[in-house]
Amino acid sequence: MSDRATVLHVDLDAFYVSMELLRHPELRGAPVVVAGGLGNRGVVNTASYEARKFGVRSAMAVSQARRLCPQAVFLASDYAYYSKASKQFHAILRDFTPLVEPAGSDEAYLDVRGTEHLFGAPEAVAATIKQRVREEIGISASIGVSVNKLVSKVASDAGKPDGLVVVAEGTEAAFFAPRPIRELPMVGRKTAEILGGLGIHTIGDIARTPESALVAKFGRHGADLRTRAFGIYDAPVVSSRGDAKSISRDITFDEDEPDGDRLRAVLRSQAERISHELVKSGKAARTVSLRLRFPPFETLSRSVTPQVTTDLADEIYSHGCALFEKAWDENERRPVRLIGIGVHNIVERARQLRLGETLEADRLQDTVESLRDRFGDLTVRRANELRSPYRHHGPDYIPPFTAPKFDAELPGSAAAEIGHGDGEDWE
Ligand code: TTP
Ligand code: MG
Repeated sequence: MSDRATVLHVDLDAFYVSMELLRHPELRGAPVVVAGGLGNRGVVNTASYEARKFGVRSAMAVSQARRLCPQAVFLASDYAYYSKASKQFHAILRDFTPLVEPAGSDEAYLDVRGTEHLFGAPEAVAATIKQRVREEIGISASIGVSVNKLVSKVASDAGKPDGLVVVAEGTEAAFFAPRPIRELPMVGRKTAEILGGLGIHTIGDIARTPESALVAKFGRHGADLRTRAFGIYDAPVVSSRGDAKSISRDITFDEDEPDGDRLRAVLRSQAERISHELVKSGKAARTVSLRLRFPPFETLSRSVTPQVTTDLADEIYSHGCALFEKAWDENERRPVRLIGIGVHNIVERARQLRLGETLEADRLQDTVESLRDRFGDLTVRRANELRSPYRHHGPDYIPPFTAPKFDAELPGSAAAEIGHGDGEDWE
Protein backbone atom coordinates (compact mmCIF):
# COMPACT_ATOMS: atom_id res chain seq x y z
CA MET A 1 0.00 0.00 0.00
CA SER A 2 1.17 3.47 -0.78
CA ASP A 3 2.42 5.66 1.98
CA ARG A 4 -0.10 8.46 1.44
CA ALA A 5 -3.19 6.39 2.23
CA THR A 6 -3.09 7.37 5.90
CA VAL A 7 -6.58 8.77 6.47
CA LEU A 8 -8.92 6.55 8.47
CA HIS A 9 -12.66 7.00 8.81
CA VAL A 10 -13.96 5.07 11.80
CA ASP A 11 -17.71 4.65 12.38
CA LEU A 12 -19.45 2.49 14.95
CA ASP A 13 -22.01 0.05 13.58
CA ALA A 14 -25.66 0.74 14.47
CA PHE A 15 -24.30 2.59 17.47
CA TYR A 16 -27.30 3.05 19.80
CA VAL A 17 -28.67 -0.39 18.90
CA SER A 18 -25.29 -2.05 19.47
CA MET A 19 -25.14 -0.46 22.92
CA GLU A 20 -28.63 -1.73 23.74
CA LEU A 21 -27.72 -5.24 22.59
CA LEU A 22 -24.91 -5.30 25.14
CA ARG A 23 -27.46 -5.10 27.90
CA HIS A 24 -30.30 -6.89 26.08
CA PRO A 25 -28.34 -9.79 24.53
CA GLU A 26 -31.56 -11.73 24.10
CA LEU A 27 -32.47 -9.26 21.33
CA ARG A 28 -29.48 -10.12 19.13
CA GLY A 29 -30.62 -11.04 15.62
CA ALA A 30 -34.03 -9.40 16.13
CA PRO A 31 -35.20 -6.20 14.48
CA VAL A 32 -34.54 -3.51 17.08
CA VAL A 33 -35.37 0.19 16.87
CA VAL A 34 -34.04 2.82 19.26
CA ALA A 35 -36.08 6.00 19.35
CA GLY A 36 -36.27 9.29 21.19
CA GLY A 37 -39.76 8.84 22.57
CA LEU A 38 -41.89 5.86 21.69
CA GLY A 39 -45.22 7.63 21.28
CA ASN A 40 -46.68 8.87 18.01
CA ARG A 41 -44.42 11.89 18.05
CA GLY A 42 -41.28 9.85 18.65
CA VAL A 43 -38.43 9.81 16.13
CA VAL A 44 -36.24 6.84 15.26
CA ASN A 45 -32.62 7.39 16.27
CA THR A 46 -31.36 4.22 14.66
CA ALA A 47 -32.40 0.71 13.74
CA SER A 48 -30.63 -2.63 13.74
CA TYR A 49 -29.59 -3.97 10.35
CA GLU A 50 -32.41 -6.54 10.68
CA ALA A 51 -34.94 -3.69 11.06
CA ARG A 52 -33.36 -1.73 8.20
CA LYS A 53 -34.29 -4.61 5.88
CA PHE A 54 -37.90 -3.54 6.42
CA GLY A 55 -37.10 0.05 5.47
CA VAL A 56 -36.79 1.50 8.98
CA ARG A 57 -34.38 4.46 8.98
CA SER A 58 -32.98 7.15 11.26
CA ALA A 59 -35.25 10.20 11.67
CA MET A 60 -38.35 8.29 10.60
CA ALA A 61 -41.51 8.71 12.69
CA VAL A 62 -41.90 5.89 15.20
CA SER A 63 -45.45 5.39 13.92
CA GLN A 64 -44.14 4.72 10.41
CA ALA A 65 -41.41 2.40 11.73
CA ARG A 66 -44.10 0.42 13.55
CA ARG A 67 -46.08 0.13 10.35
CA LEU A 68 -43.06 -1.06 8.38
CA CYS A 69 -41.85 -3.50 11.01
CA PRO A 70 -44.49 -4.25 13.63
CA GLN A 71 -42.48 -7.15 15.02
CA ALA A 72 -39.50 -4.92 15.92
CA VAL A 73 -38.61 -4.30 19.53
CA PHE A 74 -38.75 -0.56 20.24
CA LEU A 75 -36.49 0.84 22.96
CA ALA A 76 -36.31 4.41 24.25
CA SER A 77 -32.97 6.18 23.85
CA ASP A 78 -30.69 6.49 26.83
CA TYR A 79 -28.31 9.26 25.76
CA ALA A 80 -26.28 9.21 28.97
CA TYR A 81 -25.41 5.57 28.38
CA TYR A 82 -24.39 6.17 24.76
CA SER A 83 -22.40 9.29 25.70
CA LYS A 84 -20.20 7.28 28.00
CA ALA A 85 -19.37 4.85 25.20
CA SER A 86 -18.84 7.73 22.80
CA LYS A 87 -16.28 9.27 25.12
CA GLN A 88 -14.48 5.93 25.45
CA PHE A 89 -14.50 5.55 21.68
CA HIS A 90 -12.93 8.95 21.00
CA ALA A 91 -10.35 8.35 23.74
CA ILE A 92 -9.26 5.10 22.06
CA LEU A 93 -8.73 6.97 18.79
CA ARG A 94 -6.58 9.62 20.46
CA ASP A 95 -4.23 6.90 21.67
CA PHE A 96 -3.01 6.53 18.08
CA THR A 97 -2.58 10.13 16.98
CA PRO A 98 -3.51 13.63 18.09
CA LEU A 99 -4.80 14.19 14.56
CA VAL A 100 -8.36 13.07 15.24
CA GLU A 101 -11.32 14.96 13.81
CA PRO A 102 -14.58 13.96 15.49
CA ALA A 103 -17.51 13.91 13.09
CA GLY A 104 -20.30 13.00 15.47
CA SER A 105 -20.77 10.85 18.51
CA ASP A 106 -19.78 7.61 16.79
CA GLU A 107 -17.48 8.64 13.96
CA ALA A 108 -14.18 10.35 13.39
CA TYR A 109 -11.40 10.85 10.89
CA LEU A 110 -7.75 10.17 11.81
CA ASP A 111 -4.60 10.88 9.92
CA VAL A 112 -1.96 8.40 11.06
CA ARG A 113 0.86 9.60 8.83
CA GLY A 114 4.18 9.52 10.65
CA THR A 115 3.06 7.00 13.28
CA GLU A 116 4.23 3.83 11.48
CA HIS A 117 7.22 3.30 13.76
CA LEU A 118 4.87 3.22 16.75
CA PHE A 119 1.83 1.35 15.52
CA GLY A 120 2.66 -0.07 12.12
CA ALA A 121 1.02 0.64 8.76
CA PRO A 122 -2.38 2.39 8.63
CA GLU A 123 -4.14 -0.90 7.93
CA ALA A 124 -2.59 -2.38 11.09
CA VAL A 125 -3.67 0.69 13.09
CA ALA A 126 -7.20 0.22 11.76
CA ALA A 127 -7.21 -3.45 12.79
CA THR A 128 -5.98 -2.55 16.27
CA ILE A 129 -8.62 0.16 16.67
CA LYS A 130 -11.35 -2.29 15.71
CA GLN A 131 -10.03 -4.80 18.21
CA ARG A 132 -9.82 -2.26 21.04
CA VAL A 133 -13.35 -0.98 20.37
CA ARG A 134 -14.55 -4.58 20.43
CA GLU A 135 -12.72 -5.43 23.66
CA GLU A 136 -13.21 -2.19 25.59
CA ILE A 137 -16.68 -1.11 24.50
CA GLY A 138 -18.03 -4.45 23.29
CA ILE A 139 -19.33 -3.36 19.88
CA SER A 140 -18.06 -3.32 16.30
CA ALA A 141 -16.66 -0.50 14.21
CA SER A 142 -16.16 -0.18 10.47
CA ILE A 143 -13.09 1.55 9.08
CA GLY A 144 -12.12 2.89 5.69
CA VAL A 145 -8.49 3.73 4.87
CA SER A 146 -7.45 5.90 1.92
CA VAL A 147 -5.73 9.12 0.88
CA ASN A 148 -8.60 11.41 1.94
CA LYS A 149 -11.70 11.80 4.09
CA LEU A 150 -14.21 11.37 1.28
CA VAL A 151 -12.88 8.05 0.02
CA SER A 152 -12.36 6.73 3.55
CA LYS A 153 -15.95 7.64 4.46
CA VAL A 154 -17.34 5.77 1.45
CA ALA A 155 -14.97 2.87 2.16
CA SER A 156 -16.06 2.50 5.78
CA ASP A 157 -19.72 2.51 4.71
CA ALA A 158 -18.93 -0.06 2.04
CA GLY A 159 -17.49 -2.42 4.64
CA LYS A 160 -20.33 -2.21 7.15
CA PRO A 161 -20.81 -3.93 9.46
CA ASP A 162 -17.50 -4.80 11.11
CA GLY A 163 -15.55 -3.93 7.95
CA LEU A 164 -12.04 -2.79 7.12
CA VAL A 165 -11.69 -1.50 3.57
CA VAL A 166 -8.37 -0.16 2.31
CA VAL A 167 -8.25 1.88 -0.89
CA ALA A 168 -4.63 2.13 -2.01
CA GLU A 169 -3.35 5.44 -3.34
CA GLY A 170 -4.11 5.86 -7.01
CA THR A 171 -7.08 3.48 -7.01
CA GLU A 172 -9.71 5.93 -5.73
CA ALA A 173 -11.53 6.46 -9.03
CA ALA A 174 -11.47 2.73 -9.76
CA PHE A 175 -12.87 1.98 -6.30
CA PHE A 176 -15.67 4.52 -6.80
CA ALA A 177 -16.51 3.69 -10.42
CA PRO A 178 -18.85 0.68 -9.97
CA ARG A 179 -20.53 2.00 -6.82
CA PRO A 180 -24.08 3.41 -6.89
CA ILE A 181 -24.28 7.22 -6.90
CA ARG A 182 -26.16 7.25 -3.58
CA GLU A 183 -22.96 6.16 -1.84
CA LEU A 184 -21.42 9.57 -2.50
CA PRO A 185 -22.19 11.66 0.60
CA MET A 186 -23.47 14.62 -1.41
CA VAL A 187 -25.99 12.65 -3.45
CA GLY A 188 -29.45 12.44 -1.87
CA ARG A 189 -32.53 10.80 -3.24
CA LYS A 190 -33.68 13.68 -5.45
CA THR A 191 -30.22 14.26 -6.91
CA ALA A 192 -30.03 10.54 -7.60
CA GLU A 193 -33.36 10.73 -9.42
CA ILE A 194 -32.20 13.62 -11.56
CA LEU A 195 -28.93 11.81 -12.34
CA GLY A 196 -30.87 8.62 -13.06
CA GLY A 197 -32.91 10.58 -15.61
CA LEU A 198 -29.65 11.38 -17.37
CA GLY A 199 -28.71 7.70 -17.43
CA ILE A 200 -26.19 8.17 -14.60
CA HIS A 201 -26.33 5.35 -12.07
CA THR A 202 -22.81 4.67 -10.86
CA ILE A 203 -20.16 7.05 -9.58
CA GLY A 204 -18.14 6.09 -12.66
CA ASP A 205 -21.04 7.35 -14.81
CA ILE A 206 -20.68 10.76 -13.13
CA ALA A 207 -16.95 10.79 -13.84
CA ARG A 208 -17.64 10.05 -17.51
CA THR A 209 -20.21 12.86 -17.86
CA PRO A 210 -18.87 16.17 -19.20
CA GLU A 211 -18.61 18.80 -16.50
CA SER A 212 -20.70 21.21 -18.56
CA ALA A 213 -23.67 18.82 -18.49
CA LEU A 214 -23.50 18.53 -14.70
CA VAL A 215 -23.09 22.28 -14.25
CA ALA A 216 -26.12 22.88 -16.45
CA LYS A 217 -28.18 20.71 -14.11
CA PHE A 218 -26.73 21.54 -10.69
CA GLY A 219 -24.81 24.79 -11.00
CA ARG A 220 -21.45 24.90 -9.28
CA HIS A 221 -22.33 21.79 -7.29
CA GLY A 222 -22.21 19.92 -10.57
CA ALA A 223 -18.49 20.61 -10.87
CA ASP A 224 -17.88 19.50 -7.26
CA LEU A 225 -19.86 16.37 -7.88
CA ARG A 226 -17.68 15.44 -10.82
CA THR A 227 -14.40 16.11 -8.99
CA ARG A 228 -15.54 13.97 -6.11
CA ALA A 229 -16.60 11.17 -8.43
CA PHE A 230 -12.88 10.74 -9.11
CA GLY A 231 -12.24 10.43 -5.37
CA ILE A 232 -10.58 13.84 -5.23
CA TYR A 233 -11.13 15.71 -1.98
CA ASP A 234 -8.72 18.18 -0.47
CA ALA A 235 -9.90 19.07 3.02
CA PRO A 236 -7.37 17.68 5.48
CA VAL A 237 -8.07 15.98 8.79
CA VAL A 238 -8.25 18.77 11.33
CA SER A 239 -7.82 17.88 14.95
CA SER A 240 -10.34 19.54 17.18
CA ARG A 241 -9.21 18.92 20.69
CA GLY A 242 -10.42 21.45 23.11
CA ASP A 243 -13.80 22.98 23.45
CA ALA A 244 -16.38 22.81 20.78
CA LYS A 245 -17.23 26.15 19.27
CA SER A 246 -20.53 24.78 18.18
CA ILE A 247 -22.63 21.67 18.54
CA SER A 248 -25.11 20.68 15.89
CA ARG A 249 -27.34 17.85 14.90
CA ASP A 250 -28.81 17.41 11.49
CA ILE A 251 -30.40 14.77 9.40
CA THR A 252 -30.76 14.22 5.69
CA PHE A 253 -34.02 12.47 4.95
CA ASP A 254 -34.10 9.51 2.62
CA GLU A 255 -37.26 10.96 1.19
CA ASP A 256 -37.96 14.70 1.32
CA GLU A 257 -40.18 15.32 4.31
CA PRO A 258 -43.41 17.28 3.73
CA ASP A 259 -44.97 16.90 7.21
CA GLY A 260 -44.53 19.84 9.60
CA ASP A 261 -45.28 17.81 12.70
CA ARG A 262 -42.60 15.31 11.75
CA LEU A 263 -40.10 18.08 11.14
CA ARG A 264 -40.88 19.64 14.52
CA ALA A 265 -40.51 16.25 16.22
CA VAL A 266 -37.08 15.85 14.63
CA LEU A 267 -36.10 19.32 15.84
CA ARG A 268 -37.18 18.43 19.36
CA SER A 269 -35.12 15.25 19.37
CA GLN A 270 -32.10 17.19 18.09
CA ALA A 271 -32.59 19.90 20.74
CA GLU A 272 -32.68 17.25 23.45
CA ARG A 273 -29.43 15.69 22.28
CA ILE A 274 -27.69 19.06 22.05
CA SER A 275 -28.95 20.10 25.48
CA HIS A 276 -27.63 16.87 26.93
CA GLU A 277 -24.20 17.58 25.53
CA LEU A 278 -24.16 21.17 26.80
CA VAL A 279 -25.31 20.24 30.28
CA LYS A 280 -22.69 17.50 30.57
CA SER A 281 -19.89 19.88 29.81
CA GLY A 282 -21.23 22.67 32.00
CA LYS A 283 -21.72 24.92 29.00
CA ALA A 284 -24.45 27.11 27.63
CA ALA A 285 -24.94 28.67 24.21
CA ARG A 286 -25.60 32.20 23.11
CA THR A 287 -26.79 31.47 19.61
CA VAL A 288 -29.23 28.94 18.26
CA SER A 289 -29.33 28.23 14.57
CA LEU A 290 -31.46 26.33 12.15
CA ARG A 291 -30.42 24.75 8.92
CA LEU A 292 -32.80 23.66 6.19
CA ARG A 293 -32.11 22.18 2.83
CA PHE A 294 -34.55 21.88 -0.03
CA PRO A 295 -33.77 19.56 -2.90
CA PRO A 296 -31.39 19.26 -4.50
CA PHE A 297 -28.78 21.49 -2.78
CA GLU A 298 -30.49 24.71 -1.73
CA THR A 299 -29.43 25.23 1.86
CA LEU A 300 -30.35 28.04 4.18
CA SER A 301 -29.16 28.86 7.69
CA ARG A 302 -30.86 31.16 10.15
CA SER A 303 -29.81 32.02 13.65
CA VAL A 304 -30.96 33.93 16.67
CA THR A 305 -29.02 35.24 19.64
CA PRO A 306 -31.42 35.72 22.54
CA GLN A 307 -30.59 37.95 25.48
CA VAL A 308 -29.71 35.07 27.75
CA THR A 309 -27.63 31.96 27.16
CA THR A 310 -29.32 28.62 27.29
CA ASP A 311 -28.63 24.95 27.85
CA LEU A 312 -32.25 23.87 28.05
CA ALA A 313 -33.78 21.55 25.47
CA ASP A 314 -37.13 23.36 25.60
CA GLU A 315 -35.54 26.72 24.86
CA ILE A 316 -33.22 25.43 22.15
CA TYR A 317 -36.22 23.75 20.60
CA SER A 318 -38.47 26.80 20.78
CA HIS A 319 -35.84 29.11 19.25
CA GLY A 320 -35.07 26.56 16.55
CA CYS A 321 -38.74 25.95 15.91
CA ALA A 322 -39.48 29.69 15.58
CA LEU A 323 -36.68 29.99 13.01
CA PHE A 324 -38.06 26.96 11.25
CA GLU A 325 -41.66 28.21 11.04
CA LYS A 326 -40.56 31.49 9.49
CA ALA A 327 -38.08 30.00 7.06
CA TRP A 328 -40.46 27.24 6.04
CA ASP A 329 -43.31 29.69 5.41
CA GLU A 330 -41.01 31.78 3.28
CA ASN A 331 -40.28 28.69 1.19
CA GLU A 332 -43.89 27.74 0.48
CA ARG A 333 -43.67 24.96 3.06
CA ARG A 334 -41.93 22.78 0.51
CA PRO A 335 -40.75 19.26 1.47
CA VAL A 336 -37.45 19.37 3.31
CA ARG A 337 -34.31 17.43 2.42
CA LEU A 338 -32.26 18.22 5.53
CA ILE A 339 -33.10 19.79 8.86
CA GLY A 340 -30.91 20.56 11.83
CA ILE A 341 -30.41 22.71 14.89
CA GLY A 342 -27.07 24.00 16.10
CA VAL A 343 -25.85 26.04 19.03
CA HIS A 344 -22.90 28.42 18.73
CA ASN A 345 -20.97 30.90 20.84
CA ILE A 346 -20.67 28.36 23.59
CA VAL A 347 -19.64 29.71 26.98
CA GLU A 348 -19.21 28.41 30.50
CA ARG A 349 -22.59 27.98 32.07
CA ALA A 350 -23.18 30.70 34.58
CA ARG A 351 -26.85 30.98 34.27
CA GLN A 352 -28.33 34.03 35.94
CA LEU A 353 -31.72 33.60 37.43
CA ARG A 354 -34.17 35.21 35.11
CA LEU A 355 -37.11 37.33 35.88
CA GLY A 356 -39.74 34.94 37.16
CA GLU A 357 -37.33 32.04 37.44
CA THR A 358 -36.84 30.74 40.91
CA LEU A 359 -33.83 29.04 42.37
CA GLU A 360 -36.04 26.00 42.77
CA ALA A 361 -36.59 25.81 39.03
CA ASP A 362 -32.86 25.87 38.50
CA ARG A 363 -32.31 23.21 41.14
CA LEU A 364 -35.10 21.14 39.70
CA GLN A 365 -33.39 21.15 36.30
CA ASP A 366 -30.11 20.09 37.94
CA THR A 367 -31.83 17.32 39.86
CA VAL A 368 -33.58 16.09 36.76
CA GLU A 369 -30.31 16.04 34.85
CA SER A 370 -28.51 14.12 37.56
CA LEU A 371 -31.30 11.57 37.87
CA ARG A 372 -31.22 11.12 34.11
CA ASP A 373 -27.49 10.62 34.23
CA ARG A 374 -27.67 8.00 36.90
CA PHE A 375 -30.73 6.11 35.78
CA GLY A 376 -31.21 6.99 32.16
CA ASP A 377 -33.38 9.42 30.26
CA LEU A 378 -36.59 7.62 31.06
CA THR A 379 -36.42 8.22 34.79
CA VAL A 380 -37.78 11.72 34.65
CA ARG A 381 -40.26 12.55 31.99
CA ARG A 382 -42.90 15.16 31.43
CA ALA A 383 -46.35 14.07 32.54
CA ASN A 384 -47.60 14.27 28.98
CA GLU A 385 -44.91 11.85 27.85
CA LEU A 386 -45.93 9.23 30.37
CA ARG A 387 -46.46 5.96 28.71
CA SER A 388 -44.53 2.81 29.37
CA PRO A 389 -41.63 2.59 26.98
CA TYR A 390 -41.82 -1.17 27.14
CA ARG A 391 -45.56 -1.45 26.64
CA HIS A 392 -45.27 -2.92 23.18
CA HIS A 393 -43.47 -5.96 24.56
CA GLY A 394 -46.63 -7.18 26.19
CA PRO A 395 -47.43 -7.55 29.86
CA ASP A 396 -44.84 -10.22 30.64
CA TYR A 397 -41.79 -8.35 29.49
CA ILE A 398 -39.51 -7.11 32.24
CA PRO A 399 -36.75 -4.91 30.94
CA PRO A 400 -33.36 -5.68 32.46
CA PHE A 401 -32.61 -2.78 34.76
CA THR A 402 -29.33 -1.04 34.23
CA ALA A 403 -28.14 2.06 35.98
CA PRO A 404 -25.13 3.21 34.04
CA LYS A 405 -22.78 5.32 36.04
CA PHE A 406 -22.21 8.35 33.97
CA ASP A 407 -19.26 10.60 34.02
CA ALA A 408 -18.86 11.27 30.38
CA GLU A 409 -19.49 13.96 27.92
CA LEU A 410 -19.51 13.89 24.21
CA PRO A 411 -16.29 15.10 22.71
CA GLY A 412 -16.30 18.54 21.19
CA SER A 413 -18.32 17.84 18.15
CA ALA A 414 -16.55 19.61 15.44
CA ALA A 415 -17.11 19.49 12.00
CA ALA A 416 -17.29 17.10 9.18
CA GLU A 417 -17.66 18.66 5.80
CA ILE A 418 -18.83 15.37 4.52
CA GLY A 419 -21.17 13.05 6.23
CA HIS A 420 -24.87 13.49 6.67
CA GLY A 421 -25.30 12.54 10.27
CA ASP A 422 -24.36 14.51 13.29
CA GLY A 423 -21.96 17.34 13.56
CA GLU A 424 -21.68 18.60 10.03
CA ASP A 425 -19.87 21.92 10.01
CA TRP A 426 -22.21 24.86 9.91
CA GLU A 427 -19.86 27.72 9.82
P1 TTP B 1 -24.92 6.75 12.34
O1 TTP B 1 -23.45 6.43 12.41
O2 TTP B 1 -25.43 7.56 11.19
O3 TTP B 1 -25.77 5.41 12.33
P2 TTP B 1 -25.53 4.06 13.13
O4 TTP B 1 -24.24 4.05 13.88
O5 TTP B 1 -26.73 3.76 13.96
O6 TTP B 1 -25.51 2.97 11.97
P3 TTP B 1 -24.34 2.70 10.92
O7 TTP B 1 -23.90 1.29 11.18
O8 TTP B 1 -24.99 2.83 9.58
O9 TTP B 1 -23.25 3.69 11.16
O10 TTP B 1 -25.36 7.50 13.65
C1 TTP B 1 -24.80 7.19 14.92
C2 TTP B 1 -25.83 7.31 16.01
O11 TTP B 1 -26.35 8.65 16.04
C3 TTP B 1 -27.03 6.41 15.80
O12 TTP B 1 -26.83 5.12 16.37
C4 TTP B 1 -28.13 7.17 16.48
C5 TTP B 1 -27.72 8.63 16.37
N1 TTP B 1 -28.53 9.29 15.33
C6 TTP B 1 -29.73 9.89 15.71
O13 TTP B 1 -30.07 9.90 16.88
N2 TTP B 1 -30.50 10.47 14.76
C7 TTP B 1 -30.15 10.47 13.44
O14 TTP B 1 -30.92 11.00 12.61
C8 TTP B 1 -28.91 9.84 13.05
C9 TTP B 1 -28.48 9.79 11.60
C10 TTP B 1 -28.14 9.26 14.03
MG1 MG C 1 -22.45 4.63 12.98
